[in-house]
Amino acid sequence: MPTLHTIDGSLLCDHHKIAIVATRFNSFIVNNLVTGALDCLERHGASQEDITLIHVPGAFELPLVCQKVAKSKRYDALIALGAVIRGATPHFDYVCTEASKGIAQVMLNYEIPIGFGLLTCDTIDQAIERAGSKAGNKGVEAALAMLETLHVLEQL
Ligand code: INI
Repeated sequence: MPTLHTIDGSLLCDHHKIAIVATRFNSFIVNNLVTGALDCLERHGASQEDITLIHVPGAFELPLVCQKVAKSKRYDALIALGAVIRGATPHFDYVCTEASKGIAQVMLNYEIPIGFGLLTCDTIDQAIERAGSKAGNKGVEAALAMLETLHVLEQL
């Protein structure tokens, strides 16, 4: 009987260079995502000198800076962290759409994993829930997804 060939990504962070790109906008939320991502990376083997934390003004700037980081070829993977919270105008929709589309485009264009830790929430409460309380910490989830994808790509 033929054996199934499977490819799985480990969650180890062994001497990989990781860039975290995080927004200053809604920093009271995003700082918790950053803390979660850093804690996760370190628990999975990363040392601080392998991690670079880059701040950008808001989610709209995430794609450009992620692209510049990817283009530099100095990093093996990225984590994009931010929080967009709906206001009274359609601004939310434009920022969310462009940020998520742009980050996905960088990932595909440069074949580099980007953990997607951009919260897109209707309320501040929803954002708090996802930044280290009731609904976990999306910074941790983004870091884990990035590590798994990185190790899958290395085997392809
Ligand atoms: N940027 C965010 O990261 N989150 C938001 O909730 C947000 N809202 O709601 O306006 C936001 N706007 C700023 C935007 O990302 C740009 O930084 C700004 O437009 C300057 O280019």
